[in-house]
Amino acid sequence: MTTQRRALITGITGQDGAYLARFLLERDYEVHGVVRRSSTETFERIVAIRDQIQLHQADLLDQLSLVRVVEKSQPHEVYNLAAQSFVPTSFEQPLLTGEFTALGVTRMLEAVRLVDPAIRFYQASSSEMFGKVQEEPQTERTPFWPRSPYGVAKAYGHWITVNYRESYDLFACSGILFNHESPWRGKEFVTRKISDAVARIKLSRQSRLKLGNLDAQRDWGFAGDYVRAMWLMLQQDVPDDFVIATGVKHSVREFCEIAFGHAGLQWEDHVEVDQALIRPADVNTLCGDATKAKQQLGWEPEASFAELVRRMVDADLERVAKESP
Ligand code: NDP
Ligand code: GDR
Repeated sequence: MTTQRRALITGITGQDGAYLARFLLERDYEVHGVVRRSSTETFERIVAIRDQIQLHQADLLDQLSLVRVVEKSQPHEVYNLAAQSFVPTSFEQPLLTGEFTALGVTRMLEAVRLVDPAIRFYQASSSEMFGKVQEEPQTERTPFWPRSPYGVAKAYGHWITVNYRESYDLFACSGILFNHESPWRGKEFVTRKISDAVARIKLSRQSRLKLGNLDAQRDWGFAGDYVRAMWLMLQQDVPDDFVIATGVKHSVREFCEIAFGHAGLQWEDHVEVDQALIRPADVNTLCGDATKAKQQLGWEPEASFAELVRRMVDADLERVAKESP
């Protein structure tokens, strides 16, 4: 008889946590999630699966709370997705970003090492670590040059994960994921900000959309495809690090063209550039090479860029239409 696998997800209320929890439930996992105390619950993305998962209160800032949650849930796999994940906020709150996004990783690794070093650990690393890119496309061997306190914090999180693997023989993997989006993306990120605005403009709830750098290029994929890669990493015989990307890049301007066009609108009629949204230092272009993931994990993205944009616009049109004007 096989025992049911248990997984603990930090950041379960976020975009990726919500997709990963469903992915693991479909594979018959017992799913535990870390949530932080708040005066208003932020469970929108997991409300439909609330009865099927077990939530525990803990915080990346509080070491003991993390140890307790690992003790209580006894996971076989830990997915460390929690972070302060919004790049502009990292310029406003660099110290807090370092505490959550950098030191938070060490706290989770320490909790795993103390409670049960056999637990398999996934760290949510980011293409933002490549920042001012040193080569194109970026692979697992491309040197990092982060361009924001967020990117710097993620580079720390990446290296501490590698270090705990090498020092303590933990099964610890770092997934270097490029931007991935969905209808559950937070509304402050550019893709969802655009799809939400398209829906609101189409339904006459808004007329203008202010954006920053329209020339920025990203390698955008679908979040549902990317959580599959996280899981695959923890099912291998040896722990390793993988770039997860589509290998195709598009600009913010192109995203606008397709999103507005899908709703029968001209983006130039509605979009204006607001200098206040330009970052102190931006990442101008990112494009990943996921050959290693394809060869070793058998991972490939399924959704195309245009499909992703249309899916996000359709979901927002449906949602905004239900809201009272
Ligand atoms: P979200 O911003 O949607 O979710 C972040 C999650 O972290 C939320 O559940 C949030 O909880 C939780 N969290 C934040 N601070 C703390 C804390 N101090 N203690 C406990 N939990 C906390 O991010 P995504 O789902 O998009 O991304 C998941 C991870 O992957 C992040 O680490 C992100 O940096 C990384 N990443 C994301 C990429 C992407 O394109 N989406 C690409 C590469 C990496 P709450 O609901 O309470 O705010
Ligand atoms: P990013 O995502 O910084 O790549 O980090 P975001 O969607 O915020 O920005 C992408 C690019 O779009 C440009 N941009 C704007 N961005 C926002 N948010 N709002 C705007 O109005 C706007 N106008 C132009 C930005 O300058 C940038 O170049 C995301 C996060 O999910 C990170 O947590 C993750 O690690 C990386 O992706 C990979």
